[in-house]
Order: sequence, then C-alpha cells, then structure tokens
Amino acid sequence: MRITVCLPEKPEPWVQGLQQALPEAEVLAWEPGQPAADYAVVWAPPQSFIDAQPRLQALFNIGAGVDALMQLSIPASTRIVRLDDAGMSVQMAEYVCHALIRHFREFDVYEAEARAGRWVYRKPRERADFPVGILGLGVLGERVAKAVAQFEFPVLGWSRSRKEIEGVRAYAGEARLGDFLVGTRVLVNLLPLTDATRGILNKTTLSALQPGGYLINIARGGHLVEDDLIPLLDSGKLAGATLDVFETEPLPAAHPFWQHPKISITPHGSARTLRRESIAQIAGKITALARGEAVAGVVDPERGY
Ligand code: NDP
Ligand code: OXD
Repeated sequence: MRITVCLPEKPEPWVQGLQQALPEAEVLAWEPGQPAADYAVVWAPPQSFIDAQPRLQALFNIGAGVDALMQLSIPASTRIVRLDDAGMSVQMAEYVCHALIRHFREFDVYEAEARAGRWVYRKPRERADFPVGILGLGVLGERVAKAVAQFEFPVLGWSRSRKEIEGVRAYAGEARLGDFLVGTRVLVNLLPLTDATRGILNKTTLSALQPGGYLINIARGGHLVEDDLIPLLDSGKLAGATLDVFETEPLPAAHPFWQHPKISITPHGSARTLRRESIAQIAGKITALARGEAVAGVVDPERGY
C-alpha cells in the first residue's frame, strides 16, 4: 500500500507519523513524477496532484472543511474523507465560549477601564437576553451548542436536517432560517462553505438578529459578505464581531477589519489541526477501508460537505 502526503508546508512530520502508525505501508511526501498512490493525505492540493493519482481509493483532508477540494476535479471513484473532530470540537467550544462570555460579561470594557486605572462596575446583564444561535449542528456545531448550553444561555441551532440536542431549540431547512435568526442575538457560524451557504452572513440575515446582535464567524470567510459588516457595526445594528476567517487569508494589512474597534480578529486558528490525533484517525480509517469497512466523515460531493 502506498500513501502520498501533499501539504503546502512541512509534510515530513506527517510522513513520519503515518509511517509509524502504518509500518506495512510505503509513505512518501509527494513530488511530481512519483508512482501513483492508493491513499493520499492532503490540504488544498493542486489539480496537477490529483491528475497524477489515477488509482486513489481515498483522499484524506487534514481539516474538517473540504471547500478547497470541492474546487478540484476529483474522480468519483476516490472517496473524500474529512477530519471528524480529531480534537477540533473542544477547541471550537473554548473559542466560542470565550468570545461569547467576553462580550456578554463586557470583559473587553473592563480591560479598557483597568488600563486607564478606573475601578468601575458594569450592570449585570441577563443571560435570557443573549440567545445564542448556531448555524450548523454538525460535529463542531453540536459540541459548541452543548458547551454554550452549560453556561445557561438559551441556545438555538440551524441545520439542513432536523436535530434533537438536549437544551437546543433546533430549526432545519431554509424555510426556518428566518425564525432562527429572529430568535438569535449572538450568531455563531459553523457551516461548511458550499454553493448553498456562500454569503449567508449578509446585510439581510445579520439585520434580522435581535437588537445588539453579535457575530462569531469561525467557519469560512466566504460565508460573510465583508462589505456588509462595517455599516451594520457603525449604525449600531450589530454590537460587535469576532472573526477567525476571512475571504482573503492572511487578512491584508490594509483591510479595514484590523482597525475596527468592534471587531476582534484571530488568524484562522479557532480550531487547529492536531497532528497526533489526526494521524491516529486517518491511519485507523485507512486500515478500515483496506479491510473493506465503512468509515465516518466521507464527503458527499453533491452536497459539497
Ligand atoms: P459538519 O459537516 O459535521 O457539519 C456541518 C453542519 O452544517 C451540519 O449540521 C449540516 O446540516 C449543516 N449544513 C450544511 N449545509 C447546510 C445548509 N445549506 N443549510 C443548513 N445547514 C447546513 O462540519 P463540521 O462541524 O465538522 O465543520 C463545520 C465547518 O467548520 C467546516 O466545514 C469548516 O469550514 C469550519 N472549520 C473551521 C475551522 C477554523 O479553524 N476556523 C476549523 C475546522 C472547521 P446536516 O447536519 O443536516 O447535514
Ligand atoms: C478546517 C480548518 O477546515 O482548519 O479544519 O479550517
């Protein structure tokens, strides 16, 4: 069995880790001209890589989002497998709870007051006034929903198919998006980027949130119509935004988001790919597929996620 690793940077630790986990396999960092492989481990590979792999049984993406792969022409016979949590959901739960509580408890205001040497109390706010709506109730969204519910915020969720999650008011399908949005004040985006979800965070949807709405976008930059955000913040329609992902990454130095006082930015790190966990998951799935068994996390190219 031959496994090829095609990553934009530092493939060596992945090659070594996979080789250790699968000693019977031949694991190689991809180079043009190499013999074709049976399995590939990739992040945003070029089309030339796919074209050089006529007999791939499966392509393992070292992330949860497969939007970059969906831009390529991949033979129907090659299964595309995304990371299935692999340590990301707990990171997303931390990130969202931090951003939510920082906003709700006004810790950003306390930080500014403290820096100015001022001892000033803020009035307590009611959790009931801060319903949190989560777009996408998949592997990551469900974990985030449960974590937020632990802090006793009202939690809503929206997905394609209907879910039942304790403590979460669940909505499904496009027809229920409006009801979900009007019930939400803090909006968390954990959707995959597909034709159906591109631009879903826009003037219309963000204006539908409850007064003082707050956006946490941790999925993809392409979900947000960037030009719509600053007018909503400046008019007071939205109270703020925490953004981890952007249409262009790294975010260009001149981008107005950097300097906006109501925007907090992190560099696409809300949930990092953890190498040890990911290698263990991928090696386990390669072993299962080689035995003819089914694995979780297989992408449906029709749906795009
Ligand atoms: P999943 O595929 O497990 O979950 C996706 C969820 O979105 C599902 O609940 C799905 O509904 C729902 N959904 C998809 N399309 C639609 C639609 N058109 N209308 C309504 N609901 C829809 O993905 P993950 O939870 O693992 O990951 C989500 C995304 O998070 C990734 O695609 C990636 O873009 C992003 N991500 C970002 C990271 C970062 O560091 N910033 C790190 C990791 C992931 P249903 O359940 O019915 O299928
Ligand atoms: C992912 C990411 O999709 O890191 O896993 O963005």
